[in-house]
Amino acid sequence: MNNNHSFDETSKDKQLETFRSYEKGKKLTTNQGLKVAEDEHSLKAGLRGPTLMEDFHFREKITHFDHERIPERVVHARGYAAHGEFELYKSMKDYTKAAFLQEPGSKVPVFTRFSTVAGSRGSAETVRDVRGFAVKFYTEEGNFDLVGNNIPIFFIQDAIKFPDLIHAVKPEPHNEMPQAASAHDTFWDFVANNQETAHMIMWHMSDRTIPRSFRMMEGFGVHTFRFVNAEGKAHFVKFHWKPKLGVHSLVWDEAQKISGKDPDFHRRDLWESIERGQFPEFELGVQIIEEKDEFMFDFDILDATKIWPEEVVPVQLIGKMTLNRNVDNVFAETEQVAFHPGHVVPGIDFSNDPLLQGRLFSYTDTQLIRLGGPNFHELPINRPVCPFHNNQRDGYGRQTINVGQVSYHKNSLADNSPSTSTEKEGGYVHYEEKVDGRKIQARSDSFKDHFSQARLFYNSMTLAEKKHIVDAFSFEVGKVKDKNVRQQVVDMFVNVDKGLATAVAQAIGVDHPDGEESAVAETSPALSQETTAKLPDTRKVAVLLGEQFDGNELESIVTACLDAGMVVDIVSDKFGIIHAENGLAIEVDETFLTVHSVLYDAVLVVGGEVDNPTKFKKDIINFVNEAFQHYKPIGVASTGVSFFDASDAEVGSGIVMADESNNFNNDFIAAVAAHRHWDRNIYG
Ligand code: HDE
Repeated sequence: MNNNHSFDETSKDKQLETFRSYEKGKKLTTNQGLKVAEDEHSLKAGLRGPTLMEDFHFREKITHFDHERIPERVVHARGYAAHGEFELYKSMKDYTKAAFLQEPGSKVPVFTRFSTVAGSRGSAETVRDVRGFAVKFYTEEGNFDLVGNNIPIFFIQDAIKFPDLIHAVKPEPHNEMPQAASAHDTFWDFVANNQETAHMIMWHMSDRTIPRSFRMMEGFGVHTFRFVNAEGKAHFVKFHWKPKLGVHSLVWDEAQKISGKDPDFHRRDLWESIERGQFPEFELGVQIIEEKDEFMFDFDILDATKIWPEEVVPVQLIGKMTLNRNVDNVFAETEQVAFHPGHVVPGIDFSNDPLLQGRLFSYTDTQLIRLGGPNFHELPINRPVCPFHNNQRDGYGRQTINVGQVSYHKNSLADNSPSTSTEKEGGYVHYEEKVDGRKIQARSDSFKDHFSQARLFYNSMTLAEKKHIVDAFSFEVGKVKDKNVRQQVVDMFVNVDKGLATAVAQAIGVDHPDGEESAVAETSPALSQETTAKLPDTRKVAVLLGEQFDGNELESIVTACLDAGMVVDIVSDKFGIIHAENGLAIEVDETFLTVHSVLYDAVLVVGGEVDNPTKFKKDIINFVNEAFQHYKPIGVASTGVSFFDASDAEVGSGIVMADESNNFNNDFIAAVAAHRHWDRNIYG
């Protein structure tokens, strides 16, 4: 196969090209290459007679079909991926010898898969859940996988508890409900009885778990890793991905409605952005701690339920990932890709984080069942772009034809090849950490503070973000049937914040908690989404339009939106061409039947004439009311005022009226860039 070692950011694409099959214009054949004459009718004994076993084409076609499915991932089953490249800004030579982190400007190919955790492969995408953020770097020294999430910490501290956590969050086994949701008894029973979950639950109840887009999420390596430089000196490191478009979320009511209107909302958004050439970009950040400072902090750096606050350990941005190509085939690439946090390159090593240590076992193990044997590294998407040779042989689906007599080490018949490499030659040498201890099944005391950082997170939220957290708890725990579990949850979260726990207790009908909240008073401003980048780029606007609109006004605002990088859909009562009073003709992209307010970032009300004005008005009012309820920007063209006035929306934050604005286009675009307008009273 293609093991030629010529390396650049297109090398993975070139390698994949050798596996692509282009069917257009080709003759239909069996898998044995035999040309097929008949593909509509099976071979029968007589026109109305029984089908004959002899029909090998029929048997092959049906048999292959019968075996098309493979087991879905036990977690992160629902995912979507894209190809791209990673470019280094800044040499990390002082910290790591990893080849792809040496030369500023150097590029490597990447493949990135985003996912939800709990739902099955066909579940809706805007559910409340953690998102996976897994990146495979195809480097000249082998594949490096950064298998992260969009939340910087995790639910548990030791991998031995992972099956318990996942059993608790997955649909309950007796009735297999609910799908892709944590709002049920077993999950919250697990939370209340495993209080190391406290910090993660605060993130889980925040807006982070209902992202607006995969393109607007942060990513985190979560664990502490090690960078090791050419002199053998190590530093602790945490990895971050920062989206250029900022970190933005949906609101819960909207997220639930999108699940019905477009269960593919996130993959469609990623696919369409890449097809449009609006390539998602994420900057890679690192936080670095010297080995000698390991014990300087009031948290244990091996504890995956803790962040390193960015104000304490700054994030240095060292490069940028751009996702610039959609897959050719979702099964071959997205489904068959096999990530593993243990896929590292020289200069990147592990810490003793007990969650990470367990993951190092789990990922290969799970691929063996999911991908059917030990040769999944030969699948095109998983192949490194550098050569690979060893004495591993055989197994289901083996593709490589290893030539020669020898498949063992050491040997003389093949001059002891394939031969090992010295460290200087690029051989991976594990960091020589001194380890000294008794065998013990216990956790360090330094892992036992479960509430300080949970409180730090809550302290760092704006009022709107805090309210969303209270509402999320009230919804989720409100879905719990067992009153005792509800009470336990409230009693647990009083340790974080008494106001929060009391508000939830009130909403879900349990006793007010009487414990003490954490004394932590600090905040970490980096944790709030309010301080994130706010840009109009790629935001989707629905323009609600009928015949005889003001052509000049519309042309001006639509041009301004497109110039600002926004995406504009013309929505009307039916498909076809509609005309302005000045003769301008415009094609309808969607109708009130095919789309819905929740699928857009903003609405522009223009109005006009249609066959059924009463229905048209109602459709526009519904659109506007929903957008208003979801704190979205609403622009009102001069012809749209009567429609707006008939809705429940009120003039105020994020409402831009053409008649009252001196610079309507700019004001509307600024309102869109702001994302949501939380200081709006949606209850009138
Ligand atoms: Fe995973 N995880 N995980 N996980 N994980 C899997 O591997 C596991 C954890 C993450 O797009 C599985 O190939 C254990 C943390 C992502 O293909 C499995 C533990 C983080 C993906 C597995 C964890 C992750 C997975 C299922 C506790 C963030 C999807 C299918 C020790 C840093 C990758 C598979 C993709 C997938 C095990 C915890 C991220 C079973 C045992 C913490 C993004 O091997």
